[in-house]
Amino acid sequence: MKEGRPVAVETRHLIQVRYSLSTICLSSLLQDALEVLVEYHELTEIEGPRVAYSRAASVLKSLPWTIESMGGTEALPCVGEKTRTLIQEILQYGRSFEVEKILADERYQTLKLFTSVFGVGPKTADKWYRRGLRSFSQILADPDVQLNRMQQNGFLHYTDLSRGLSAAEARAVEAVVGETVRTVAPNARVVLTGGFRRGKEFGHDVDFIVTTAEPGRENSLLPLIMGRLEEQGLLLFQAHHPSTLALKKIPCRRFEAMDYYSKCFLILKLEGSRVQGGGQAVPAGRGWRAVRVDLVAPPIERFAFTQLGWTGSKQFERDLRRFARVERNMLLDNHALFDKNQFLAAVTEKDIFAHLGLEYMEPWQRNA
Ligand code: DCP
Ligand code: MG
Repeated sequence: MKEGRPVAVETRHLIQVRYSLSTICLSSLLQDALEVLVEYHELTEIEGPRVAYSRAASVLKSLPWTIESMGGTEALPCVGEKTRTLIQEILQYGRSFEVEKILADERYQTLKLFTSVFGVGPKTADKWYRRGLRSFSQILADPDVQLNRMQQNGFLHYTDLSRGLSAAEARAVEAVVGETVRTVAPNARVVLTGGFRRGKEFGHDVDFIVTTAEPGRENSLLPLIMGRLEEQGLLLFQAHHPSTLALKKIPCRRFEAMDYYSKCFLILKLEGSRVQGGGQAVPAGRGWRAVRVDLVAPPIERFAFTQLGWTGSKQFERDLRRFARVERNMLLDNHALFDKNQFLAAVTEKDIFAHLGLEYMEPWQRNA
C-alpha cells in the first residue's frame, strides 16, 4: 500500500494516462468515457444515470459496426440524449469535457480510491470523504475511524488484491479449491462461475458454486471447506454468511439482486508454484500472493438459477431480469423463475433460457 496524499494523485494520473492513450481508438474512447460515467454514478449512488449509461455502453459494445458519425445513433435502443451528446463530443473533439471534469474531481478520485479497498463500499467511502479524509494513511491514522475485520484485511492485503488475477492464477485457485472440496466432501460438486467462467482474461476475484445432492447438506459445506483451507495454512481471511433462505416468504413479491444462500468471502494464499508459468504476479521472495475467492452453496434444486445469476455479467443479469419482467411478465432472480402463480423448475441454465423463450447463450456471450 502506498502512503500519504500521492495515492489519490497517482490513481488519477493512471486513469488519465489510460484515458488519453485510448484516443487512438474512437470506440474504446467512448467505452472508457461511459465506464467513467457509470462508475461516477455508482460511487455517488445515483441510480438513474448509472443504469442509463450502463445500458448505452452495453448496446454500443455489441454493435457490429464502428460509430463514425451521428447518423443512425438516434435509432439505437437505450442510447439516450445524454449518451448521444457524449458521442457527438467525442466525434468532434476526440474527448469528453464532462468525463475530464469527473476525472479531475477530488470526490470521485477519493471515492474510487477508498472503494478499491476490500470491504469498503460507497457509503463508508463517502463517510470518510466527508470527514475530510483523502488518503489511506489518513484513514489508518484517524483514531475515530473504526475498521471492521474485512476492511482491516482489505488494507493488509491491499497491494495483492488491487492487482487483480490472471486466468492462469484463476485456474490455479480452481485446482486448490477443487482438491479441498474433494477432500472434505467427495460427493459435492464445485464449479467455476463469475467472470472467469465467461472467459475473462483478468478479474478481481474467483467465484465458485459448491453444492451437493444430499438435501440440507449444502449448509455445512462451506464451514468444512474453510476448515480444510485453514488446516493447509491457506486461509488468510473468511467472512461466512449462513443461508437465510428458509426465512424467505414464498412466493416472494420482491425479487432481489443478491441471494439468500450460504456464502463466504475469502482471502486465500495462492502459492506461486501452483500457477502455470510461474505466477509472475507473485512477489519474489515471498512465494505467494493473496487472492479473493467467493463461494456460494445453494440447494441442488436451485443450482441452475444460482449458476445463471453468478455467471454475470452484472449488466447481462440486469438485462435478462428486465427482459423476463417486461417481455414475459415473469420474475427471475438467483433463486427462481416465477411465472404468474407458479415457479418454473430448471435443472440447467438451458432450461431457464427455454422458459424465457430465448436461445441459449454461452457464458462467453454474456460479457455485456
Ligand atoms: N453476484 C450475485 N450476488 C452476490 C455476488 C455476486 O448475484 N452476492 C453475481 C453478480 C455477478 C456475479 O455474481 O454477475 C459475479 O460477481 P463478481 O462481482 O465477482 O463479478 P465478475 O466475476 O463478473 O467480475 P470480477 O470478479 O472480475 O469483478
Ligand atoms: Mg468475480
